[in-house]
Amino acid sequence: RVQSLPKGFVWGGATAAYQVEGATKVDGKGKTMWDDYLKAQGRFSPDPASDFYHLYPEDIELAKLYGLNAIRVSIAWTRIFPKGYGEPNPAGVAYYHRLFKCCLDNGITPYVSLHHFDSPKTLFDDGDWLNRKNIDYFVDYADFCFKEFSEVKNWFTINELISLAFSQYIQGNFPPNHHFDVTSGIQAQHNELLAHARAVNLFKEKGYQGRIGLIHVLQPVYPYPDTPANEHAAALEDAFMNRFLLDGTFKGEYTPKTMALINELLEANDAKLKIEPGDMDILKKASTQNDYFGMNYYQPSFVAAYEGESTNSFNGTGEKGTSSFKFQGVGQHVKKPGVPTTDWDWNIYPAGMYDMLKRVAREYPNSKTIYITENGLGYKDKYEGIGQLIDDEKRIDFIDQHVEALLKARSEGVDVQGYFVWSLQDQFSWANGYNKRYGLFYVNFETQAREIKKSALWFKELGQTLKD
Ligand code: BGP
Repeated sequence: RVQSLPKGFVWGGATAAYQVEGATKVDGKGKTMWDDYLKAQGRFSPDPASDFYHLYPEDIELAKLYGLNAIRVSIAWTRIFPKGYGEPNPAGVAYYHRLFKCCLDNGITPYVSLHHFDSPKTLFDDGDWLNRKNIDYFVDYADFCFKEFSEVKNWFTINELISLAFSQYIQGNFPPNHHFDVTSGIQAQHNELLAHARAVNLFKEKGYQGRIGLIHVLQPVYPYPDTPANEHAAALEDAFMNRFLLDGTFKGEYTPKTMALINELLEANDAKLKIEPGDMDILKKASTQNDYFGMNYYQPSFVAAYEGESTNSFNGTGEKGTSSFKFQGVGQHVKKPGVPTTDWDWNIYPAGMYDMLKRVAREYPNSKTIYITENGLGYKDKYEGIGQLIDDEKRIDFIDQHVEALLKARSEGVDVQGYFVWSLQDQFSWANGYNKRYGLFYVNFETQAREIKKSALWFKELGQTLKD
């Protein structure tokens, strides 16, 4: 197991507003795209989640006690602007000042995202990222936050642009639940990139202090078995899931090779991407201005060529073996023998993190310093009673193997300076609810009591090496 962390390493835990805060109806908060949707679906409620809105002092105290020096949080856009625009809501603004102060008072550096899957309902109803007007509203909201929250020095614009686009328009497990609506899937990616780039350009133009970047989840795509046809399928999926966004972010252009793959995929699905005049100049300008890059990594996919029609089944219950994914003109997901999977069918493959770190450093030098901003294991942890330690050795193995992969890439020259485990405490999982736990700290969702997991002890021990 990993014995020590490099000096100055950022050792953190990640959260997202809607997944931890609860309190969705208090202090003037506006609705997100999730509130009515989850209610109608009737599977689980985002209230009170981990009640972080009230219990943040306890969670930050735990973070400090267990050796963390950083936390990822996101600002809920609808606490600041309940409708997405208009007059700011003082109670929401005050809440985030209290939260950031609590972090800083405890020596926990906040890394703050402006958008983590929680578009305001009003803007969502108006087309969400597909409506270019909403990009203007996002930039106004970002500007307000940069100015108001000057105590924050580490910003991320948007979390996982692809996950939102993919889950909303391809996989269909996020509202508005479109399946294989490829036109929307690619357009949302481009428009989110524009929103990010405009926020970065504004941050720099106005001379705000601190660092700014964005977060991509990178999912390496490997052909299996390794044949020329499967290799091509893997390249197509990679273009849609990784390459298009990485190019747009760090090259400020979609390279001819990338566009050849994307166009092949669009044609196979009768889909279109619209790039308006001036868009690429905005991306170009931002591409060298990111100060750092947040990389989330969970799993790779293994892909074989596929000629049939698109179909998929999403495993949102933790019943192993119930997921499938077949994308017309792209490829189908296959199991690679010997690669373990979680109950939600996610491949466990630390080498994928190493491969992606190396690739980003090699192909996208404008990414500069990299932080792993999410990585972790969804697991049905077993509650042992009040005050009883929870045994999550599997999670320790998972994190340990990934930190090892990170350190290996680092030893080969990749500038990776931190690791945030997903997640700090157990929280609400968008399409899976409450039995898919990731936390270092167990949350009893009935009582909101926190219990310690073995992984927290392990995290603390390793965090200790930063102090030596
Ligand atoms: C990332 C998101 C998180 C989180 C995590 C785990 O994509 O940024 O918000 O939820 O994945 O995913 P899930 O909750 O679906 O298991």
